[in-house]
Amino acid sequence: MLLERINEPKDLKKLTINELEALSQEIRERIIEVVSKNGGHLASNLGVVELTLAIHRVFNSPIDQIVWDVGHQSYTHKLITGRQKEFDTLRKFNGLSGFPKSSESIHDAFDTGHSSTSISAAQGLALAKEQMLLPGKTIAVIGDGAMTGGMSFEALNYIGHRKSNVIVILNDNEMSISPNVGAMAMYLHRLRLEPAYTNPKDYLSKVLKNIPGFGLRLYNVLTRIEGSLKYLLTPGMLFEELGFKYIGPIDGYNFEVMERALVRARDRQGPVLVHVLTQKGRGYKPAQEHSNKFHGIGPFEIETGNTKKSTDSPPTYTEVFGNTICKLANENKNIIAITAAMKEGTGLTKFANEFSSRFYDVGIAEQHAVTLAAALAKSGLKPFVAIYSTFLQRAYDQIVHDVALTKQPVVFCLDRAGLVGDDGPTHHGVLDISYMRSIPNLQVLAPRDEVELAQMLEYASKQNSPISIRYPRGYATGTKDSPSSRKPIQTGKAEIIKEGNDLVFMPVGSSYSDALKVVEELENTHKISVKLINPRFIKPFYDEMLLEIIASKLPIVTLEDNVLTGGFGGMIAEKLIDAGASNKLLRLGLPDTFIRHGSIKELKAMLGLDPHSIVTKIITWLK
Ligand SMILES: Cc1ncc(C[n+]2csc(CCOP(=O)(O)OP(=O)(O)O)c2C)c(N)n1
Repeated sequence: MLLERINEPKDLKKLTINELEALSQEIRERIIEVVSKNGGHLASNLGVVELTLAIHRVFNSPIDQIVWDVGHQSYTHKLITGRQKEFDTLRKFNGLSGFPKSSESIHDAFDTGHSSTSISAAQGLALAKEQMLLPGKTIAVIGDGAMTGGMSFEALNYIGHRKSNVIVILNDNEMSISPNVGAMAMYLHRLRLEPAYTNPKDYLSKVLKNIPGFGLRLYNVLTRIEGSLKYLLTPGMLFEELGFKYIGPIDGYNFEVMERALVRARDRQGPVLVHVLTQKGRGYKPAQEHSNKFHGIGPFEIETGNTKKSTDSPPTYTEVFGNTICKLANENKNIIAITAAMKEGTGLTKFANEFSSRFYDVGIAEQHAVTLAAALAKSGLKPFVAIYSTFLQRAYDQIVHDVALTKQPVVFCLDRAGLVGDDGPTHHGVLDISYMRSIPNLQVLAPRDEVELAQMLEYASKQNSPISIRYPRGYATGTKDSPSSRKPIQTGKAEIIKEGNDLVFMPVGSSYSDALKVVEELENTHKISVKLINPRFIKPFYDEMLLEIIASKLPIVTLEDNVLTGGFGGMIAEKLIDAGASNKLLRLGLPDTFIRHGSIKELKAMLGLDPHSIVTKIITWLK
């Protein structure tokens, strides 16, 4: 096995091209084997095996620093930077992270997980080297999808201005998770395909020289007019205009070509962009053919590529959202849906197919998505913006400034709210209750199950002000309740599930399933009678109900899948203090730390937030 001989990047430098090819094959097999068991980002990783090896042969990590954008393509990098033995633990509790982590290796120059940060980070590292007179190059490896994010343009702009020593390696596979969108994507596509772009001099000479009579003369004259034909004669003109030396497009599976290009980039001063063409899922047929499905995937069977999903599981919250918005869109033609490159992830595929003219995928551009929604809403349309809780963080100002301030009736659908499991701290959606509840004019809701999610979406479709609805990753509860058996959603009203004499328990949103188990154990084992309340609204809150609870002086327990800092329990505490209440309050939720990766079950057990631990905490506190 060649891979076993690679303990650090410099071991690669001794290999021949043939050996590199064999090593690439071994790495692919290893990645497929581990991801088939642990789940993970398969297609993006299989695409960059050769590119990663070429980068590590030409550069000298960790003195040369490599920043992986998103970081979901860093498995080969992990395998050749001393983490082979632990690779089986990828994305497992206490195991290797699925993303670069500087705490894991000195070769992980910068932590990533969210898109489009790599070029800014690379410039920061490069400027620091400049300031501190340190040696080394700085490289950002960024996908064509991530290149569409606003931060990328901001960074290219400033790098061009400073002429910083940053090498941007554009890993162009023409895909984001779904096919990449936007004018930049089209530009890259043209660079890839059209002879006028890939080899403009050749192209021009062929076309002009074929014109009988004066073609050759015209060619000679034109090529002599300095600058005037620059647009035709310089591939990657866009990047050149921004101050980068453009090298490419080059084949991401040809070691010799890649290494030549990377050496050229390495040996230059100033900004360079190397445009490398790769293919998602390369070398594994199912992932090549369905790179979408294999972007991020759970355990699967290697022979067929089939995932191990049991057929009798309930729908996911994402599916319930996707079906409900289609139903609502049939009833209200003003409803439109917006996603930031997450059509599948947010459950909007069906909507995109059924209502293609009312669907907008803006690329990885959450900020743009939100302000766009604000303006669409202002014009009388009803936008539903579906973004994962963690990614909406980056559009905070747009929510405040463009939506909430002028009360635009945008509906924010925050998927993956709460702990998400194996993607870890960059992806847990555990801040949104805190960041949303502080925004004036915004209603903040969380359903206790899928029936309530559908009810809330319908309620939101009829509101004339901004609303946010948070729901978790994964399967819904499978409840058999019909919507008609539920009380309708009324602004700021909670649902009192059952009365009780000893304790008031308020679990928010998806914490409700665990709360039911807690209540059962409290009542059956400990004989504590619990008043159980489903708040439904975090904001506006049901203050009349809280006044009654204050009068009862009963102790109150809150439970949330959000950080305690600024969370739902914090809001109840504020209200109790403001009212001069004497009720005791126990706030249960996530601590003021970033929570590692692992299964949600393991993480809850670690945090003492599994139902049994919650009961123990409540009993101890009551005493
Ligand atoms: C801010 C943000 N939004 C969305 C995502 C989800 N996401 C992860 S990878 C990805 C696509 C990236 O495409 P590209 O950069 O071309 O890399 P590829 O997967 O094609 O290798 C998206 C949308 C994210 N990580 N960060």
